[in-house]
Amino acid sequence: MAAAASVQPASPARRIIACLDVRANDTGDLVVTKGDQYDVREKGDGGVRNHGKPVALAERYYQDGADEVSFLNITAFRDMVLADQPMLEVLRSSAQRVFVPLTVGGGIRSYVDGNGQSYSALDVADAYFRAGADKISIGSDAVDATRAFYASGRKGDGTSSIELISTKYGRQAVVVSLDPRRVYVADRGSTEHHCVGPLGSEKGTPKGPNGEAFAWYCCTVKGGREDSEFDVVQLAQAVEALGAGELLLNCINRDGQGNGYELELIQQVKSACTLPVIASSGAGCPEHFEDALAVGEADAALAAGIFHREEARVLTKSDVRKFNNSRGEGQLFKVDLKDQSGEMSATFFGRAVDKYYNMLKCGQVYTFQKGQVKAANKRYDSGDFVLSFEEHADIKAVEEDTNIPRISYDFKPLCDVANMPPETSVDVKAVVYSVQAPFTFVAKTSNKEMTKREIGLWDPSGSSGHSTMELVLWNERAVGTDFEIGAVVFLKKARISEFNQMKSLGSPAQLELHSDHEDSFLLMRKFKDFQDSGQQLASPSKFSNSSGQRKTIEECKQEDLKLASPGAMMGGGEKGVHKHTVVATLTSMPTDRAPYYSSCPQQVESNAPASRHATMRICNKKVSQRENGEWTCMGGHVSSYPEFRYLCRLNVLDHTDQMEVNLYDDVVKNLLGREARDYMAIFEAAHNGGEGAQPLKEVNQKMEWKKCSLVLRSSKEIWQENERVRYSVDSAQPIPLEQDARQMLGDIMASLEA
Ligand code: 1PR
Repeated sequence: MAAAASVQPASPARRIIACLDVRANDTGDLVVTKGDQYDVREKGDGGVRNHGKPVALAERYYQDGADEVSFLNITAFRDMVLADQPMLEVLRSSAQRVFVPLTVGGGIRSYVDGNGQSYSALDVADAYFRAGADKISIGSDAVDATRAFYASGRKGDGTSSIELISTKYGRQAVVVSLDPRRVYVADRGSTEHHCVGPLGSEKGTPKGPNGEAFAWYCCTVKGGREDSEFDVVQLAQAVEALGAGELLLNCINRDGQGNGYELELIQQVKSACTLPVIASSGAGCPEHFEDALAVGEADAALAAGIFHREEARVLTKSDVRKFNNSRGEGQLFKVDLKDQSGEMSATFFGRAVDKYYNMLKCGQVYTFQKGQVKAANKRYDSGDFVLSFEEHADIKAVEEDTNIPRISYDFKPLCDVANMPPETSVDVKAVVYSVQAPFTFVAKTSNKEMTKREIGLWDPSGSSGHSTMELVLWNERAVGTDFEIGAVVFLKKARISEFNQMKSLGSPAQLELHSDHEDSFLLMRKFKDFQDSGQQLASPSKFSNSSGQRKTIEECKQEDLKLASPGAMMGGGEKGVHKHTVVATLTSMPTDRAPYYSSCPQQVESNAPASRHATMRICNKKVSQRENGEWTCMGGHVSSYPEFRYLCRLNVLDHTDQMEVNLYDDVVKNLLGREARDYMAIFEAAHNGGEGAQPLKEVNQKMEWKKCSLVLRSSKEIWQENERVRYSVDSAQPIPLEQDARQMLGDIMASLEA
């Protein structure tokens, strides 16, 4: 992808040079511009493209790691350059802030000003060197010098700009800039010029419009406006003999196209002379630099447009990973970015993780600045280069830019996913039908705290007209996304796992909630129809959940006799919390007290370990109304209106016993399919008498007397000076009768065989 950063030098010989094409815009200000095949005017209004101020950009590219910075004053051929004080000022200011070699080009030639005063090319170069340049770059004048060189039998006369400047400042200070354009020919014999070809290979230059398989490169002057009689080989050999130290090899056909360097051109010039060659024109992604350096064998690669463009879409975002190395503990996360020119990975380290993990959302467009392009670490990265962002990175969300390609998916229906082998990665589009609250525990193997969350996915595929599958999310992903039942989720590269012959999805490279996407409406409508049909869903894995065996209520209670007392030291295998899975029937909703409470909607700082990176959370404490109408919670927060959350105590029973359980907001919302706020309105209407009782009855029927697979947590508490066991429901999934019957039949068969 295009990046606002530059490649870190792999070695001094493989430099990356940021180039700023500078010219006055139509109001006379000096701006950095960038052309398409040397045309710097916008397609629409014809104004000069403006990428920003020269000094600020030069400084940014230097900070981003550019090995050198070049300023090319692209309209200087028609100016009296020594009268161009703004350009000299740009050099002076840059020299104070940019501490890598500065090259300046444009207008380095002899000329006579309006008063008849003559200036030599050396006078011009002197002024540039005094202003802070380390090298000067000669374009049009090098073509004139080449002409004189061949005219005098391949000899210089000591008066050309190249000779004068290299004699005074040394060869290394003289760059010759070539502006060649392709001239196609059918075969080598049809021209006297040095040809490349046959063309048309992969990554190479395409054949000509009439199928011509060969081309030579014609050197132009005055920014491509006029052709010369020389090809690049002739020019390179002449300027080498005259004393040039380096060649800046542009290609008008490739300039600003972002489709790679002209590799045949670079190879041709490299083999025609011994001068170092700076490949230029066409860089669109990091691989292009690699091609120029490795395939073209250039000594350095220069680019302009790629450094000015910095908008990209976030395609995927990983979880945060903690690591330990010799410098101590660290953290990182990775994203895949995409812009018009391609894709690239980026890694965020240290404080940049805290700063940007929550901000960056998959699918959104941002500007990325102050990163560094580094060689990829093959163990962890794909591609040759990766962007790296530390604390000083500067990233901003921008409005949707439809020019930046969206993420592309290859969706597979869930019924097909169920038949794919484990470890396969798939793209899935499905509706969320169940949402488990995030659950934090300490992993036995690593002794680290982990947070897990299971989301039930539904789609209308398969012979029964619908399929389901569980999506398992971990840590930041588990707490960082607000899932709502009925929302449509797009998963990119979700990995298929299998446990107890049950498939599930996990670790998606990208997860997008996409309910407002046009593709989602049909899916949401089908899900609504399915809900209205009264069919029930069960999350497939809930029959064999994480705690293993399904137990009866009696078995749970027996086991819970061994629970540690509150505050007691634990020993002899005692635990403070037990986890159970039971299949039980939910009895009636309480009607004497509201199964919800008014809660504090204020944002507070999160100190929960599971939400290390979600720095804020909703308070959710109970609130009561004061006389002035405001609401306050125990935490002292004051709000104008409360939020409402379910909090419900009810009896559940199976054939062995019954118990009272607590159900919280996510679980009840899941069962009733509506928010507590909506339920409150129905509940209050029912308690105001009249006809309100019937709607409440209908809503409650969605969960009353439903057989469910319940994941329970039990712990002891003191209640009115007595010890009792408290049961909280982590998840409740209704069991379709048919599925339950099959399960029971399986159990019976298993016990008969035992
Ligand atoms: O002829 O000595 O006055 O020098 C003029 C200088 O200005 C030359 O070096 C010439 O290359 C340059 N120049 C003149 N006109 C233009 C133009 O764009 N209209 N730009 C121009 C040269 C080419 C590269 C460009 C690369 C990379 N621009 O400098 O930066 O092609 O671009 P990319 O990112 O698209 O790959 P004189």
